[in-house]
Amino acid sequence: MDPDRKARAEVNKFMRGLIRRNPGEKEFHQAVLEVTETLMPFILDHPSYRQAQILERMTEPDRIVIFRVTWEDDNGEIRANRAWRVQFNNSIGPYKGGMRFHPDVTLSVLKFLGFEQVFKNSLTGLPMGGAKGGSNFNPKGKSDREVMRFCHSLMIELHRHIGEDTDVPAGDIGVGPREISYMFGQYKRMENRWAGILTGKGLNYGGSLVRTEATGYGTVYFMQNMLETRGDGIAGKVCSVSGSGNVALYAIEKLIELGAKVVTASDSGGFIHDPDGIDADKLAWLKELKEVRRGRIHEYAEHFPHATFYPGERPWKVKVDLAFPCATQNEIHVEDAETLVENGLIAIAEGANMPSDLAAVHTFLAHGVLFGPAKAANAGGVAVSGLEQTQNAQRITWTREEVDERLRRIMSDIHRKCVEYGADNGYVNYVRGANIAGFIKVADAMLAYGVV
Ligand code: NDP
Ligand code: 2IT
Repeated sequence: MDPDRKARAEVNKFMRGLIRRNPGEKEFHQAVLEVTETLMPFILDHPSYRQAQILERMTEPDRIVIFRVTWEDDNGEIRANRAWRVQFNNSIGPYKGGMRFHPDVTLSVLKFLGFEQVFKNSLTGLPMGGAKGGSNFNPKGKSDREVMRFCHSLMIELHRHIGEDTDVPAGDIGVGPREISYMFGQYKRMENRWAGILTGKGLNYGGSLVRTEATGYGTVYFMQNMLETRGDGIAGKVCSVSGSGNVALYAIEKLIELGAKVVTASDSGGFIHDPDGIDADKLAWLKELKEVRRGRIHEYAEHFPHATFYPGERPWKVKVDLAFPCATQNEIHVEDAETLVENGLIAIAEGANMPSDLAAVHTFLAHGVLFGPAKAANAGGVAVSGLEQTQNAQRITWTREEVDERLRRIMSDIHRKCVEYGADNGYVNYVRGANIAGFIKVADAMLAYGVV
C-alpha cells in the first residue's frame, strides 16, 4: 500500500477507537484528529513508538478529578457548579495548564485543551507536563464577593490535587488576576505555606513581570518569526484580532508597538471594525473598558464614532494581511478561512486554543498561508508561567527586560523546531512541525520509563 494511503487507514482506525472510548467529546476528537493526521506518517516510520502504543497512551489522561463546588450568592441562595482538573501527562515535568471558568465548559473542552497543552509545554523547552481545568461557573455579572466565594470553595477541593512539584494551574478564559488571587489566598490559608502553586499571581505576591502580556506578545513574536522566513515584517500590515480579553489586548498592544494597524476586536456579542486602526490611546480606553469596568465591545463603537459594531458576527470578513484569532475554539470555520484567503491573507497566528476548525486549517495550508497553530503560537503564556515557577522556586525576581528577552528566545526556538520538522519544498507546515517536535520529547520520556 502506498505510504499516504496506509497512514490514512491507520488514522481512521485509531480515530474509530478513540471515538468509541470517548463518545460525544467532539472537541477532544477534533484536537486528537489534527495531531494524528500529521503524526501518523512519522510514527509509521518509527516503529518503537508504535510498539509502545505511545499514541494510545498519550490520548488517555493520567487522571481526571471531577468535583462539585457549592457556594452562596449575594441573595443567600445556594449554588452548585461542576469543576474538573484533567491531569493529562506529567512525563517531562509537573502538570501545568490553565483553569477556564465559562458556562460552555465541558469535559470534552478541557480534554482537548489538556491534550494540546502537553505538546505546547513540550515545545517551550521547559520542564512542564500538560493539564487543564475549569468549571461551568459563569463569572459574568457576578459580584467580586460571589467570585471570591466560588474561588475559595473550589480551592477547598482542588488544593489536594495540586502543588509546586505536582500540578500548577494558571488562568484562561474567565480566570484572570482576580480569580488567581482568590484561589491562591485560599490555598495558602489551607496549607499554611507559601509556594508557587499557581501562576499569573499579582506582582507583589510572586507574580512574574510580563506574564500578563506574555501570550499576546508571544503570538506576535511568533508571527514576526514566520514573516521573516519570507523576508517580510509586521510594520505597515493591516491586522484583525478577535476577542478583547487578556490575549487579544496584549497582541494588539505589541502589534501597535511594531507599527501594524489593528482594525478589529470582538467579544461574544459581536465585533468592532475601526478602519482608522486602534491606536495606543484607543487601546488604553479599551483596556480600561475590559480590565477595569468589565464592559462590552459595542461600547467602543459608541465612544469612537468612526468604528462600526457588528452584533453577533466575527471579524473574518474584514480584508486584512494578518489575522490573530484570540477569543475561543472554533471561531474560524472553512467559509471564514476562504474569505480571509480571497481577501489576500498572508499569515495567521492563533492566540486562542484551536480557534480554526480542521477544515479551516486545511484551507490555510492548501493556499500556502503562513499558519501558526495555537500549540506553537500561543505558547508564550505558559512559557512565562514556567519562568514564574523558576523565580518562585529561587525566591528571586527577574526584570521586565530579562523576562521579555527569555520569552522572545523561547518563541524563536519554538519557531525553529517547527521549521525543522515542518519544512517541505520551501513551505513550512507549522502544524506538522509543532506536532512532531512537541511529540518527540514526551514520547521519548515515556519510552524511557518503560510500561507506565
Ligand atoms: P479572557 O477571558 O481574558 O478573554 C476571552 C475573550 O474571548 C473575551 O473577549 C470573550 O468575550 C471572548 N470569548 C470567550 N468565549 C467566547 C465565545 N464562546 N464566543 C465568542 N467570544 C468568546 O480569556 P483569554 O484572553 O485568557 O483567552 C482567550 C483564548 O486564548 C482562549 O482560547 C485561551 O484558551 C487562549 N489562551 C490563553 C492564555 C492565557 O495566558 N490567558 C494562554 C494561551 C492561550 P466575552 O467577554 O463576551 O465572553
Ligand atoms: O492555554 C494556555 O496555555 C494557558 N491558558 C496558560 C497556561 C499556563 O499555565 O500559564
